[in-house]
Amino acid sequence: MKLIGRYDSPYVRRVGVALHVLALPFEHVPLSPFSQAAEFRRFAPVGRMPALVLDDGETLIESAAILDHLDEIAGHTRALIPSMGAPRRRALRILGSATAACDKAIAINYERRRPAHLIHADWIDRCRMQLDAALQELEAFRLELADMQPLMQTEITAVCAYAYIRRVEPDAVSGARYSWLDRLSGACEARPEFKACPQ
Ligand SMILES: N[C@@H](CCC(=O)N[C@@H](CS)C(=O)NCC(=O)O)C(=O)O
Repeated sequence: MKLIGRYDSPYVRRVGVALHVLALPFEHVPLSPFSQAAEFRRFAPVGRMPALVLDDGETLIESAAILDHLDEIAGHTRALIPSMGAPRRRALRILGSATAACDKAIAINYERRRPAHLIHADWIDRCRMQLDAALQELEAFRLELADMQPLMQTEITAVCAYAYIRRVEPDAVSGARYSWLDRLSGACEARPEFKACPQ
């Protein structure tokens, strides 16, 4: 398998960490859909990372679809998202908050790259309110990781989202506002699977 895209994307990073947690062999191809757009599109014409090229050449896009496939390969006893019932609904709800936070931080980050006179302050404010709401939801889930506890997709995605937000919109997570997320990040980022995928 080949994972296409850079770990500075929280979506690529969560797939990379999941591949390491599941001990699935893969080659990382750290192409940027921005600065290496033409080369990137040879793998995934939509030009968005991540893409996962399977050994038979089939290419998956969308991190959630890729993670679903990895869980299927791993089998239900090792899958990183519970397979059914309330535990699955809770996991998907947590992932919804985490990816919403990512989407809003990404939108703010892209908006800030525009020439100063074209930046829409109202749009940034709206995205920032949504980002804050998503972070508050995520914090309220009180995710924690004990020493011997295996990583699941909820922790992986929450921590990839938090690290990305801390890098691109540090003001949103400054202070001790999100103590559960701070603790979870410390515990996860120290693990080899996260260290193998530096953002
Ligand atoms: N919903 C998508 C989001 C992927 C995404 O937004 N990727 C960004 C980088 S973080 C990207 O490739 N942006 C380039 C573009 O959309 O042109 C997923 O989960 O895979």
